Amino acid sequence: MPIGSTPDTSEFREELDAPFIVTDQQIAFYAENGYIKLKNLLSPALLGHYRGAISARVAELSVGVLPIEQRTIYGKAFLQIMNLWTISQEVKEFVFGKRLARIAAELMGATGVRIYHDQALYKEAGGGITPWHADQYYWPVSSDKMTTAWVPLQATPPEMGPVAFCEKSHRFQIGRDLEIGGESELTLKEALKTFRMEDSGFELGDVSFHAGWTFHRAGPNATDRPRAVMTIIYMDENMTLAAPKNKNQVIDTERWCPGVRIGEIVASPLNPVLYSRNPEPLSIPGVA
Ligand SMILES: O=C(O)CCC(=O)C(=O)O
Repeated sequence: MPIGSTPDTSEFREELDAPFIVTDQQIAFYAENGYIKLKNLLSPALLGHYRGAISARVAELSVGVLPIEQRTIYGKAFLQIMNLWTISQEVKEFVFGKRLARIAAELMGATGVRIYHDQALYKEAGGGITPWHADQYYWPVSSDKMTTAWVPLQATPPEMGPVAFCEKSHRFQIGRDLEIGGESELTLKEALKTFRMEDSGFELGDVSFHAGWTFHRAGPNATDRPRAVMTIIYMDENMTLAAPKNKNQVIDTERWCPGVRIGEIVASPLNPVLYSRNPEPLSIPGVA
């Protein structure tokens, strides 16, 4: 491709927006278990293409990170690069696809969704565990209508450290005040030991969705290849900002919901609606 030209991704754009029919059984499974894994959502060609774009940005933005053996337990889990949609038109195309956004809305029983933020999670070859945690601990929002799409960019067998879910744990109250790290891993491993864990691998094209309060972790990457994953965090399109309950929520408020006041809909320029079944309000020229 000549330098400076942009790739033609029209074939992928159609696929990224194509509706997927979520069944009542799938909605019920998600409500009951706090997560769902769906098969064949995106094609290998599409994932291969956007993997290239996402990996290039992750490589650029990870220059200078500490060697893995010098990092904390959490730091060893993955390279974590957030909101790539704001710096790459190609990644934005992927993240703003309506297919995953609509699934997220339907699983949560929302009329539509906004993006909270995206994050690339690259577990390096030899990378460590992702400690047990629940994401919603970090989020200053007024309801639990939050879900993360976890999109592996290659097949991810168990030895590569796929995300693993503790079934039905989204109703479990203990450990909700723990930030991710060594302590959360130890405490939650013990507290959740009677729950069933879904820790099988992902084939290319599989995507999981997990609720904000679902406890999850991942094993180490014992292969010699990076585990490339893109995630998109969606929230109910009518989500309002809540008063922060911990220091991490203060940071998240400033970083992901800039300018939004407590009680207002989280509709900052960083949180556009990605899918809504409500039609846009009609604007009639000259009528306020
Ligand atoms: O990718 C991982 O290792 C963990 C994923 C995770 O914590 C998340 O997507 O919320």
